[in-house]
Amino acid sequence: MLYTLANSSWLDTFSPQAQKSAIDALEGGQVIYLPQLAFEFSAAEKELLTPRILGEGSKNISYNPTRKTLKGVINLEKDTHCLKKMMARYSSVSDNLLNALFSRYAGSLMKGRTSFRPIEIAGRATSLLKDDTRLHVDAFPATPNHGKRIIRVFTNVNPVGKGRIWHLGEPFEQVVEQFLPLLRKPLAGMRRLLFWCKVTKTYRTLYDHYMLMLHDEMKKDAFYQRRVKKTVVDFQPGTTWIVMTDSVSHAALSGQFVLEYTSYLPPHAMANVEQSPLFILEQALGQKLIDS
Ligand SMILES: O=C(O)CCC(=O)C(=O)O
Ligand SMILES: [Fe+2]
Repeated sequence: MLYTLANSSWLDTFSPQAQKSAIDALEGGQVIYLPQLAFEFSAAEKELLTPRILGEGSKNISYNPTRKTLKGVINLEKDTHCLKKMMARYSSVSDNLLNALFSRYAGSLMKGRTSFRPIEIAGRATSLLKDDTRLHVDAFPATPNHGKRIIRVFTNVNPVGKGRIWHLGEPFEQVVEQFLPLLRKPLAGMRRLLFWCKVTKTYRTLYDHYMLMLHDEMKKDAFYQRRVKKTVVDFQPGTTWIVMTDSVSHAALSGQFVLEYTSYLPPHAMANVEQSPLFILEQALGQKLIDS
């Protein structure tokens, strides 16, 4: 479940052998766990460790590295500047780490957003489909990703010793086997309509359709959530972990203050492409899933 690395610096380099083992672990559905890799805050940045910096209705703050903009933040001139610098730094060190640890992905990794999550997850009011305390694989209704892998880096930055408690569920192949009978075809014309009405940012491919169904059906099935074999992991403050959240069944049960960086990878850049959700779903459904 966990593949542990003892590194304590974001700037470390890794031998070819260390990289190969880490890639096999990551693509094989393990969580790369760095229990000594902390993300340090300056004194000024420590002031940001409060849910009060959230804008109304937001549950986290997101940083767009291309536009260098923040979303979800309350409009405090000084804090916004400090927060943006901190999140840009996390985005940059996470990207460095991924490129150093998985150098075979270099040139293929695409920078996504960084989020800062200052709300306690346990007991947070949310809709069933947005409830990340239930096991799920990641798929997003508005942002199709056309088969690209989702690689996420997380660091627990809780200042008072509170762990981030996760569940890890069964391997992706088993999730697919379990939910295959429920994966219905999309309605004719629906995905074009969603794009046309700007419900989705880009066209929702069949891959995105089935991944979203998998995400939703997992969360909706209370019986599955109860009985499926799961492991509890306690990610303590000062630890970092890397996981392909589109294939690893996961849930976040409790914890407050985490930083998260998202990166995307085309499946053809993987060492073992047959472990991609795209390949596994195409095999299971007996058809190509990236249509146009
Ligand atoms: O906030 C967390 O710890 C993880 C939530 C989650 O499911 C995700 O970010 O994919
Ligand atoms: Fe998730």
